[in-house]
Amino acid sequence: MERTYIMIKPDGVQRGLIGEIIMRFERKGYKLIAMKLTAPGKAHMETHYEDLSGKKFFPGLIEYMTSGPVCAMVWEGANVVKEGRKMLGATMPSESACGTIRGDFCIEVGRNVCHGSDSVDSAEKEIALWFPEGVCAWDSCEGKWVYE
Ligand code: RTP
Repeated sequence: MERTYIMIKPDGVQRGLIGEIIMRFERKGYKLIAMKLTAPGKAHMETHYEDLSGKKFFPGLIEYMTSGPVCAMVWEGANVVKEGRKMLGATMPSESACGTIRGDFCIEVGRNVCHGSDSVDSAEKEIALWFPEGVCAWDSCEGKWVYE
């Protein structure tokens, strides 16, 4: 089964959106296999976003992402990387469709509530970065009610 790294950013945590976001992934049928509330600091966040280090908005992004705790999660399921990004919505809230998390809960790109891995490769790297202790693989009794 595919895995993705989903993170509720500091604004999402402060605004009380953890439950809402978890609910959407659970209702879809995905399985939560790791979760923690953590505030890891600048170096860790710079590593997470290292692909964007040359961007003008990078310092502001790191300041925002280290301004409070984040909720780090790993979700498992068929096509969860691509489907998870769809559920989050476009990066720019002005372009995110209604019904997506960003489309429903945010206005500005610099406060866009959540992160989701953009490929299976990135997911693997991000899961290793955020959960070096490993994830909790558990048997779910509802698998046969979600998959044929
Ligand atoms: P994320 O990594 O957070 O899931 O976002 P993403 O893949 O949809 O978008 P990406 O291009 O990787 O950008 C990462 C985060 O940087 C902030 N951003 N600010 N001011 C700007 O123009 C700008 N562009 C991007 C957003 O918080 C974005 O999610």
